[in-house]
Amino acid sequence: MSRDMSRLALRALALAGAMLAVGMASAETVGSISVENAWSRAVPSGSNVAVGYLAIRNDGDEPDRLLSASAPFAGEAAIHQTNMTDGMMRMRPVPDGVPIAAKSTVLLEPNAYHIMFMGLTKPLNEGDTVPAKLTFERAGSVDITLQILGMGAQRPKTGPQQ
Ligand SMILES: [Cu+2]
Repeated sequence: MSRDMSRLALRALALAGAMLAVGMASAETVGSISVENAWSRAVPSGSNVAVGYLAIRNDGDEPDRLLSASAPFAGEAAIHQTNMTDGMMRMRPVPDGVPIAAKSTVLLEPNAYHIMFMGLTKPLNEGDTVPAKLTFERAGSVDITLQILGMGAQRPKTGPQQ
């Protein structure tokens, strides 16, 4: 490869990385609440359940609470929490929602809080983006966009969750 060619290739790589970083760092804001790095995994054919993860930042002086979620690609969405109980990973619905203390960030991430999407009405493929809506007790509702990562993804490659 000539020197010019390799320099061009490097520049293209850097640009792709920057675009990816911008894509993953997108934040959707309502009131004092910002939702960042929303993502889910590609779903294998035959499964109709997906899991959503994201970071919720509360810049306000008052606590808030994530009450519910919904998405046009799922018949139902519920907030779940995964815990280790008697040596087994179990998840259960969170009827009171997820508290978001003032001036704090709460991560919905693997093996913790997450959003369970059930009754998927369309396949989720790696590279897709899909819309969803979150409703907070104080801030109200915000439309978010989930990036669909690969089936084995554990977290986004960039952003505050890393
Ligand atoms: Cu779950």
